[in-house]
Formats: sequence, C-alpha cells, structure tokens
Amino acid sequence: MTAVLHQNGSQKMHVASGFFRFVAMVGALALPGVAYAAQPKPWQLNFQEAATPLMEDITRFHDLLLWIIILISLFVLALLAYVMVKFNANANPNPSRTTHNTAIEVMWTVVPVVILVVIAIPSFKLLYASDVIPKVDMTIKATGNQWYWTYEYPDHGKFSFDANMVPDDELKPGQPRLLETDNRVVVPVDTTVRVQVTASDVLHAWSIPAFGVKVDGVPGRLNEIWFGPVKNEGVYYGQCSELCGIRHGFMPIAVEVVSKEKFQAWVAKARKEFASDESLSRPRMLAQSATK
Ligand SMILES: [Cu+2]
Repeated sequence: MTAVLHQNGSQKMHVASGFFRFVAMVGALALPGVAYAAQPKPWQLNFQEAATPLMEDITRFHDLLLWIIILISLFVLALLAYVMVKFNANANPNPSRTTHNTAIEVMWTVVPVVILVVIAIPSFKLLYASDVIPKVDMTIKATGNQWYWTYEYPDHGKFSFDANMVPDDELKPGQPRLLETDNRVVVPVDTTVRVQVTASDVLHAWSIPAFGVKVDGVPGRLNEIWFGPVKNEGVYYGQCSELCGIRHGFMPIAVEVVSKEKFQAWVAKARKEFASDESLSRPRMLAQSATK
C-alpha cells in the first residue's frame, strides 16, 4: 500500500523482519507450550505476528523506522567519534574560527526534511487506513465496564454478553493467564468487522495487537475501528489499554476467529444462551455483575 515505503526500504526491511522473526522463533522453540496464534510470548521481541493486512503494513512501517533510527544513530556516533579524535586539544591546538558554511547548512536542513517526508507519507496513509471504515461485513459493539467488556452483535439478533477474565485457579490447560475470558468474541474468517467501542463508566480501550487495532472507549461517545479480513482461524488476545482503575490489568479481550459455518452455529447457540440479557436494563446488568 505504501509506495515510498516499498521503494526505499523493502530490501532492508526484509532483513530486519527476518532477523526478528528468527529471534522470535528461537524464543518459541526454547519455551514449549505456545499454542495460540496471537498472544505475547516469553522473551518476545518486536510485535506479535500480524493477522490482518493493516497490521502487516504497520509492521513494515515499524521496520522502516527502525532502520532510519539505526542509520541516524550510527551517523551521529561516527561524527562524534571523528570530532573527538580529529579536533581534540592535543591533535588540533589552533582551532579554526569558521562560523558559516552555506553548503553544510543547506544540507543539514534539507536532509532531515527529506527524511521526515519519507516517514510522513506512509505514516499518514496508515492513519487514514485505520481511521476510515471500509465496507464491512458485520458490526460488533464493545462496551468497557469496570472491569470487564460487554459485547453486542447488532447484525445477528442483538444478543449481548459479558466477557470476564478467567481467574488463575480456573484456567484450563492451554489458556493463557490474564488473557483468557469466560466468553470470547467470535468472528468468522475472511470477514471485515467494524467494532464500535464505548464505555459505561470510565475510559477503557479495546485493543488486539495482532489486528493492529486500539481505540478508546469513552463514556457517552461511540468510537469506531475496523479489522480484517483475518486469514487464519485461532484465538487472538488483547487487553484493555487505557488505565481504568484497580483491575485495569484484569479485563482482557479474547477474539476467536472460526470458520463461517462454525460462526453461524455459534450465533444460533449464543442467541439462546444470551437471550435473557436482552430483557435486562443496563443498570441491572451492571448491578448484577458488580455483585458476582
Ligand atoms: Cu479498562
């Protein structure tokens, strides 16, 4: 998607992402029990593996920036070393009294401007891509509460359910600590999903790193974000990403991506299972979950 990014950095970026993937692989091999597509891994460097085209672009942009930062740091380090060796008081007892050099002044103005433009073009493209909602296949609404998420599926019968973190003593084998929820958000593969995010009490943020999405849930306001299409079935984990109180770290987000058939079966089941919630008013639901 980003022409400049591809022209200038694609080769170097491949080297960079290849290196980090190697490090991540070694990490994964050294530590068994990594079963899920997208969750943090012990000793992980770099991002989680991208699961959506948007996150692939974000990863590429990150790799480009990393190379720009490395080259600038090395250049400045080399200049400093050169000055220290060549112009210290012993090597250069009679310092020059030069105050202007037009060529150098033009260069140190123009080169940073060019670098900033090279960064700005893919950066604005990415901002636009994540901000503007494309044609979506379905919508989910996520409401942040202290300290769990409530999900609604307005396109599939308006059922609604809460997702609470699975506490340590109830974890089943393979379920990651602090990330698993009792009810997962279920979406089909190869589907573009709009997520409407709000909050009932304080600021929260809905985020799935592998999808490249993060948006604040603000009481009294409806924010939107989108993700997809996700190619691989699996479970993708995220966490509330806006400090929201004492249990901020314990309101994770688990998105399960399943086949389209499985999704239809899940919807049919969910409509029955979560049907009672529809009759509850929001204050009653909040009161109920507060006393759980
Ligand atoms: Cu929160």
